[in-house]
Amino acid sequence: MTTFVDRVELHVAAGNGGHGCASVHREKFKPLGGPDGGNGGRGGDVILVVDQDVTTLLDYHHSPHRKATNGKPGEGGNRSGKDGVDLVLPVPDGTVVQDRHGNVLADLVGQGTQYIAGQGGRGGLGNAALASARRKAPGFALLGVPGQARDIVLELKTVADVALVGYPSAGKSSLISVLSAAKPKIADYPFTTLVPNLGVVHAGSTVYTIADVPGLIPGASQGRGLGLEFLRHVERCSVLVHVLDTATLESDRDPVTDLDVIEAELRAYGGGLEDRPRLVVLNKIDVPDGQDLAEMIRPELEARGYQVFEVSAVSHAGLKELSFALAGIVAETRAARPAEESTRVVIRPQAVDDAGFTVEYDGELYRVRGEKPERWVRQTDFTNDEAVGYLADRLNRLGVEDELVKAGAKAGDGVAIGPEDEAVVFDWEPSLAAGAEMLGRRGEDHRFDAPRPAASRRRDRQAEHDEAAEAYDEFHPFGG
Ligand SMILES: Nc1nc2c(ncn2[C@@H]2O[C@H](COP(=O)(O)OP(=O)(O)OP(=O)(O)O)[C@@H](O)[C@H]2O)c(=O)[nH]1
Ligand SMILES: [Mg+2]
Repeated sequence: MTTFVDRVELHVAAGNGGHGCASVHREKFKPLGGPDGGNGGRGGDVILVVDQDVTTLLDYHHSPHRKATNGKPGEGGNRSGKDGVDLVLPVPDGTVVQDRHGNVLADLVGQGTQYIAGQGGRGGLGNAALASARRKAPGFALLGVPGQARDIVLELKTVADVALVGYPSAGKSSLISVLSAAKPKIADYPFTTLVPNLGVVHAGSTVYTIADVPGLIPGASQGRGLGLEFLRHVERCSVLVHVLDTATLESDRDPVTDLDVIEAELRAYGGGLEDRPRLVVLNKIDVPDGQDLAEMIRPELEARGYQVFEVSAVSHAGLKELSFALAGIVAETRAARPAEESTRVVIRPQAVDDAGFTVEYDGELYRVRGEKPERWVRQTDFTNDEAVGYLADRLNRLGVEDELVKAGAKAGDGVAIGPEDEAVVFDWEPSLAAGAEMLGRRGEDHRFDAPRPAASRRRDRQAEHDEAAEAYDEFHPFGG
């Protein structure tokens, strides 16, 4: 028996960004060349991609830790570090990605559909990129940002148009074997099928997939037999087919009661199957008693509103009508579905509010939260005063200082940037605010101002340059 794994917990880690390099160009007779430290490379992403050739999540069950490669650090001579390599993980069609709390992050349907499960860290800028008129030879570079590490749960929900449900040995797998080219295991003992089988049916110009699930018995919703767990594989189907056995030898069963039992279990499962169109297949009419029984109960089933098909997986009677009827329902459902579902989509993790940040006083510290300030902190080498100064300038330009003032922060108050457990905490020096004043605030147009002293104009140029470097960092998020 092949192993079938349809749920795994996966730990992904994207690659870290490479550090930027701080270096000064050296040449004979030119002892003080310019800064020439290159940018770090970006870390590789971890990307899930639907691959129709992959049918189980078994690989990830065996090795659930996956990491993309890191970006290389920048080097002197303006050499950028190499980017890390993306790690592409093939997953079966119909893989649902969830976080550890069961929130669905992505539903991967259709060959080639991608999901970035972990985003690589951006590379740090080298000192060459950080140089400016005022900061001619920066003695620092930005650090690479760590790649995103996440725990996710992958769950497989087979994508089939038609789902066969019924008691064990009703002939579900037999029907798949004669309607399609698939060759599932068939035997006369219950629970032959332990995992869903999938087949492809060609009916006229319509091609559709058909799947069975392990047989259901009374109490399946309480876990009897193989339980209802496998029903999630048919949640996406367009039509449910009740396969009823007209030739069962069990004295307490008949097709109509079987139907009631299975319907009760489906109701207990829910999962959106309640309102799915369904039809009834009376199987095994090649057996003489079966044919008689089928004819006898057909009116009652039709009175209940079911379309009824009498078939035999052995003699192939009635199969053509059945497969064309199913094709009709599938085609109808497809036509009603929005078109974009069939196109290839790339799903990225939800973008964080990029522009914003918040300042909150928690009774002890002023907490600054926001994508940019938090990243900037991670990019900062706190052993280097110049790098720390650069961070202060960046925070200033974003308006963090202003918001701290508004929130009531005073000299010497503690300020924390980042999430609780890994925040960087420092004592606030309002002198930075004065600096911000002189650098000019965003949004003001100095062309309407009276001429100002040269020093002030120089500072404006500096601010402009820093904003340009910032923009460079934002638009080349991966260094290089
Ligand atoms: N005479 C007759 N026997 C059939 C027919 N269809 C299936 N069978 C037999 O019924 C038995 C069960 O068939 P399967 O296809 O394995 O049934 P299943 O519904 O997939 O059963 P589980 O996988 O155990 O849930 C096998 O011995 C089949 O040969 C039919 O149309 N006529
Ligand atoms: Mg079977």
